Amino acid sequence: MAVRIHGYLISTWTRTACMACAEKGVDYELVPLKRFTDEHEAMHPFKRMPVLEHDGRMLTEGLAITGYVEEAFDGPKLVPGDLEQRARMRQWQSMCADYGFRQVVRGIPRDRDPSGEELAEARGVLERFDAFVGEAAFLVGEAMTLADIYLAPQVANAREKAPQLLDALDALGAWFDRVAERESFTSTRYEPPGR
Ligand SMILES: N[C@@H](CCC(=O)N[C@@H](CS)C(=O)NCC(=O)O)C(=O)O
Repeated sequence: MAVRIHGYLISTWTRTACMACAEKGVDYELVPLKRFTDEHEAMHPFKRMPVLEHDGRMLTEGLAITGYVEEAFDGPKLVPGDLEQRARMRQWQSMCADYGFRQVVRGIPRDRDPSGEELAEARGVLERFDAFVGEAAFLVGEAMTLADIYLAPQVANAREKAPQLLDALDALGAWFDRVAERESFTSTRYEPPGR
C-alpha cells in the first residue's frame, strides 16, 4: 500500500518525513491535514504534523516516522552501518529535535519581525551547528543520512524567515548548498504565499 504523509511542507517535520521517502525512493502522497479537527486529533494526539500512514498503520513523531521509512523499505541506507557514524547521526537528530526546532523553527516567528533576543538565540544554535559540520560531504560521512534530512528543512526555514542568521556560517552554508541540490530537497520545497 502507498505511503501517505499527512501534513504540509511549511512544517519542517513534514518535510523531513517527505525527504526521507524521496531519498529512499518511496512514492508517497502528501495529504493536507484538516488541522485541529477531531479527525486530526484521532491521527495525532498532540494535533501536530506529520502523520505517516502505511498498511493501516498511523505513525506520529519524526523519529518514529523516519526510522520506519528506513526499515520498511529497500533503497539507499539512511542510517549508517558504522557505530560511530550512527551515534553522530543520532546526535544531530537530537540536536535538531531539541535546539534547532525550539530556537530556530519555533523561535523565529513568521508573522512579525523577530526580536533581537529571538535572533540571538537562533543564531547561537546555528553557530553551534556550524561548528559541528565536518569535512565530509554530508553531516556524518560521504552519504546522506537522517542527520541531513533532519537539519536541511530547519536551515531552509531559517533562511526563508531571517537569512541573516546564516551569514558567515561557511561550513553550514557549504553543506546546505550540497543538500539543496538533491531531488529530495527540491521536490519538497515550501513555497511561501505570494512568491
Ligand atoms: N515531536 C514532533 C513535532 C511535530 C511538530 O511540532 N510539528 C509542527 C510543525 S513542524 C506542528 O505540527 N506545528 C503545529 C502546531 O504546533 O500547532 C515530531 O517529531 O513530529
